[in-house]
Amino acid sequence: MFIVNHLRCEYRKNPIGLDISSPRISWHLESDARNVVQEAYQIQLSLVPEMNRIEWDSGRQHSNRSIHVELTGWKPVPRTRYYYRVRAWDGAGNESEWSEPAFFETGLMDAEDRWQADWITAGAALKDDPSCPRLRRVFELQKAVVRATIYATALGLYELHLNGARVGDHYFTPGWTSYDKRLQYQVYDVTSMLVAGQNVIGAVLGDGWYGGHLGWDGRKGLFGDDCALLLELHIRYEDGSEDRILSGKDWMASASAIAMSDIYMGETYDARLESDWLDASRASWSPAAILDHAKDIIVAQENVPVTAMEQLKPIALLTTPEGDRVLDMGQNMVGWMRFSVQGDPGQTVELLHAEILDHAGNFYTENLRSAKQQVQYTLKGGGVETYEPHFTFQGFRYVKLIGFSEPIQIDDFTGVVLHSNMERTGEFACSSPLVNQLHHNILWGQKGNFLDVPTDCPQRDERLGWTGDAQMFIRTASYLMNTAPFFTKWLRDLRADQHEDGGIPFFVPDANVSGSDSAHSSAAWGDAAVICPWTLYEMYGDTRLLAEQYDSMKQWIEYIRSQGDNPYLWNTGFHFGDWLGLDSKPGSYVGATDRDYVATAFYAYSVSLTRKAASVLGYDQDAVYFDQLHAQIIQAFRNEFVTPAGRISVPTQTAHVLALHFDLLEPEHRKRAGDQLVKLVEEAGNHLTTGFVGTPYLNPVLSAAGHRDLAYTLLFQKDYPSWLFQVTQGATTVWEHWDGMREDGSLWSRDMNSFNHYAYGAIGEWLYRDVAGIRPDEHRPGFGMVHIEPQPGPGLDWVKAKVDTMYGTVSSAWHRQDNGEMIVEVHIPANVSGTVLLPLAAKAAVKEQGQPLEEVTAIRAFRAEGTDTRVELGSGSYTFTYVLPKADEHPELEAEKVQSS
Ligand code: RAM
Repeated sequence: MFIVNHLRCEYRKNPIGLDISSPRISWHLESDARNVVQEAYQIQLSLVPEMNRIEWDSGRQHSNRSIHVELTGWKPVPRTRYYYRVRAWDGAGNESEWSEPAFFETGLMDAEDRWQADWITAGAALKDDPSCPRLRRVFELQKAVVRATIYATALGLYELHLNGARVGDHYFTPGWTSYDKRLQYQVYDVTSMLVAGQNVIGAVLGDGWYGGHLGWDGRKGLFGDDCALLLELHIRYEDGSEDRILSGKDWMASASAIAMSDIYMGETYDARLESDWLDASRASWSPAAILDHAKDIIVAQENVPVTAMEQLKPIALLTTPEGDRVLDMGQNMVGWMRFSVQGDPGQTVELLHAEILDHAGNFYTENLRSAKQQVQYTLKGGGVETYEPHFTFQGFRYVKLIGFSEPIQIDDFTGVVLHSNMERTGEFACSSPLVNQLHHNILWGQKGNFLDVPTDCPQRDERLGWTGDAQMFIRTASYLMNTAPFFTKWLRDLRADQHEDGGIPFFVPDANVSGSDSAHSSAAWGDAAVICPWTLYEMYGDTRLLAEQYDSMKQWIEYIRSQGDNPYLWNTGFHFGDWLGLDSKPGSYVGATDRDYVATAFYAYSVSLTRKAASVLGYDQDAVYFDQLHAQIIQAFRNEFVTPAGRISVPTQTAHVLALHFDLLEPEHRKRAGDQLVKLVEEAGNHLTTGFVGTPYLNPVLSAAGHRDLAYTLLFQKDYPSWLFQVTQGATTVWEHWDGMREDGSLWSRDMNSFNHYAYGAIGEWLYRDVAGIRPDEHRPGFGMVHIEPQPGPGLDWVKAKVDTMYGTVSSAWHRQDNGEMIVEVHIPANVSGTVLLPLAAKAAVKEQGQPLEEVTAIRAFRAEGTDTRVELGSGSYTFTYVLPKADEHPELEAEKVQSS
């Protein structure tokens, strides 16, 4: 077997609406042989799925490249669907069949006639009506249609209808971008929805992030207050002619049954006001008005769409001590409730949403602050009515039901989980149910907070694209799901919102949500500008994105360099520091680690990553510059914060974590710092005291410094503060505070207490990268080279993990047997090379499927590395077994190198 499959264009399966002049194609190779390397490939493009007329043919390209292969040397035509297929040759003389064809469809691109439609609003007649406006147009079709495509966007949010049916399965379109600079449009194939004769097209608009409440100070309409639609329906007939239905003054507007819809507040709906799209007679329609608004800021959809990803049924219907009827969804989730109800016309039912019940078991909403998360539905009567909201989402586990007639049937309620439709890539399971629950909670933190932008939390009056949180979690997120399109879009917003002097807003998109001009450029937050593109480069091999972001990265560095009067220390300005660290002063959110220490450490780190980016992109002079700058920062850091004998003068866990993780110390001082970190953890009773900045790196640093057992001890702590404390308290997502809810049931302050905050979920990376040991290699990014370095530790008997990479699935599993034997199973996909690190130097003790290593032909080489053996492999599945060494017995080093064929 040697096949090519899993065709993707710009990370996506059959995307429509790409405005990229040289799209990139990626594929997987599959083979049951070991050591498979692609020697050559061929790509063909066609306008027809049968592929019998070829538009463009790459010819046989001698190359092992199978990810991000740019289609160049051919010019895409706007609004055109291209089918493509791939075949490949391996080095052993095998030739694959052609893959099944996949397709991509171009959008409006830079066509001269793009956006002939006008922006339209509901106009003066609905000016003071707070309901969501509807816009509608009727048109006739006389001829047979072969293709019909809608291109649409909105100021606010839109939902399209064609002949009474909802168009597409996307929600929260056109997504949240920095609306004054960038606005996405979406493309829908509606060929099958048109009919001969009369057709009706319509849209409902909601305020969304554009015009609704945003931020914690109650402000609204930060981007604008007029919701508007821009739409083109392009119709191609059998006879080759074309028509366009454009948004314009021939559209009509009316109020809708959605009386109010707001991201934070919820939705109010009066079903008595419903009127059919097809029958205009029941509503009063007035002419739509034209709005003058920019069109040159419109870009094709870059992110994957938000869709309904899962449905949950309530696990219980409770009556609280206060007498409330409350559904328990069994999971802190983000999305909304769909429900069915029957009753009299005018009867109103209400749903309130909360993350937790308080100590007494009552419904608790104080931590939502001003976000109401309230859905109200007024019945039209006369049968079963089923409803779900349109332009709002809630973060909740519990739903308080008001006005429903008893007996309430659980079956009438469904939780619809909504988030950006990213491909799930990571799976992790181990012998500890509590750690599995932690992994589950991390995953649900991502589901809840990746709704078009990476947010800190999904429930209170915040839900903002906090840069620091995104930076902390991006690597874990990119193990769990394919985040590349999601972060590509967000990084473009970051670039768009970056200040002229290189400063980075606290959150992106920005729109001055905080109402303060100084809400920008905190260390570890602004560093998202550098850490995010570099992480995507490592995880997906995305050089194009790195090149796109490179100026933004450089500007951020330049911003820091120009602060204060010492260009190598960052000791000025406002910083969040080690946010929510447990060593903070009473009443403060800021951990004890000096803020200029954190700032200078991140400065050094970002410069080191920007230097790497410069080398990757071939900016050699820049690389030299950043190299020198880095050396100077490190020097200044040591002068300021490290004694000549190597003591770090800031005596916190986070300070030691950062110095080690960012490699800021003299090599001979590293051991001392590691030992000191151990001491600090021990002094805290084997607990962490770290906040947002230190926590993500704590366990990775302990593992790397040879203190794996302590990292495991921290993982397995069950009392406060620890990851498993919240798990044992019944958490189903990760909390903002280590003590969001205390053992005695009391709660952290009401003003900032999210139970769905992914930041501390950044430990997920350690589970994949260290415990299971699946690591990318920055020199062959996107897992073109993979290092599998499992780290068994006390408390776990087995671990099983996999990551679906750009090349295919990498997996790693280890299992400690009762007889003292360890089994390590790994899989490396075709066209990838790997190494496996096994904790023994005595090669004779390690066997692969019962054979001594040197007899396994697929093994290219192995060598001693410290007390370990590093085995170099080609693709394939391997099972290694060895007898575990007793604690302090180290076999003699036997450095050997076996040359493979
Ligand atoms: C709060 C949240 C958020 C954090 C900022 C600094 O709003 O905890 O996650 O990034 O503070």
